[in-house]
Amino acid sequence: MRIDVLTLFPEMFASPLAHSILRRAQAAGLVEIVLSNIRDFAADSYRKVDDKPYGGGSGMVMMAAPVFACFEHVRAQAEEPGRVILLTPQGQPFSQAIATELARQPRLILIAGRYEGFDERIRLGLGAEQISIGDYVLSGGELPAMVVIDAVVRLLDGAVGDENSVRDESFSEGLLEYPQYTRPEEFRGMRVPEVLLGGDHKKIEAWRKQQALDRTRQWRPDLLDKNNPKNNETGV
Ligand code: 9D3
Repeated sequence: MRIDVLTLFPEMFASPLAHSILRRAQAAGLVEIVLSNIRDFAADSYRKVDDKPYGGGSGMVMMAAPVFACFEHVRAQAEEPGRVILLTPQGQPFSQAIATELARQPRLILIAGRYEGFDERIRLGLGAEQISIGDYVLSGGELPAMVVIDAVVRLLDGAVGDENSVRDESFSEGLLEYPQYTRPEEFRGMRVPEVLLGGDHKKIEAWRKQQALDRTRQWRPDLLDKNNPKNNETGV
C-alpha cells in the first residue's frame, strides 16, 4: 500500500512514523508513506497557502491552487488512484469499520488542513471523501491523519505479530477487553484473581467473557445497544 500525506507540517509525522508498528511496516515494505509539503507547491515567492474567506469572517482558508498542485504531483507518482481523503471536522466519524475498508486499498491520499478550513473547491475538484476523528476541536488535520495511518497500517497483513491479531477474536468482538494481569501475584495489597492462577482454561475463558460483558455494560453500554450499527460491523 502507498499512503501519501499532503500537509503544511510534514515534520509532525516524523516520530510516530519512526516507531514500533509503523516503523516496522515501512521497513518490511508493507506500506510506503510519502509526505509532501503543500507549501512547496505555492505559486508565489512568499509561499502563500492561505487567504481571507470570501464573504468575510474570521480566520483564513486553505487556498485551492497549492493543494491541487501538490495533489497532481503525488498522483502522478503511482498508477492506482486509491481513495482521496480530507481530514476535516465535517467528516464521517472515523471507525474500525472505515479502517478495515481503507486497509483494502492499494493507495490512500490523505490531505491534512490548517486554518479554518479548505476552499470548498478542493473537496469538489478532487472528489475527496472527508473523515473526522471525533467531535472535539483540534488545531489541524495532522494528528487525525496519523490516527488514520496507525489504525490502517496495523491491519495490513504481517504488520502486527500474530499474538495480537488473533487474540481472543472468538468473543472479544464488540466488547471491551477483560482485565489483564502480569507478575507479581500481589502488588501493593492487590492480588491477581485466583481463577487466573489455577490453569483451568475453560474457567478462565468463562471468567474473561463475563468480565468483558460486565465492563462493557458498566462503561460502554452504547456498544451493547442492538440499534447501534457498530454492533453489526467490525466492532471494537
Ligand atoms: C469555527 C469552526 N471550527 C470547526 C469546528 C473551525 C475549525 C476548527 C478546527 C476548523 C478546523 C479545525 C482543525 N481541525 C481539523 O482539521 C480536523 C479535526 C478536528 O478538529 N477534530 C476531529 N477530527 C478532525 S479531522 C481534521
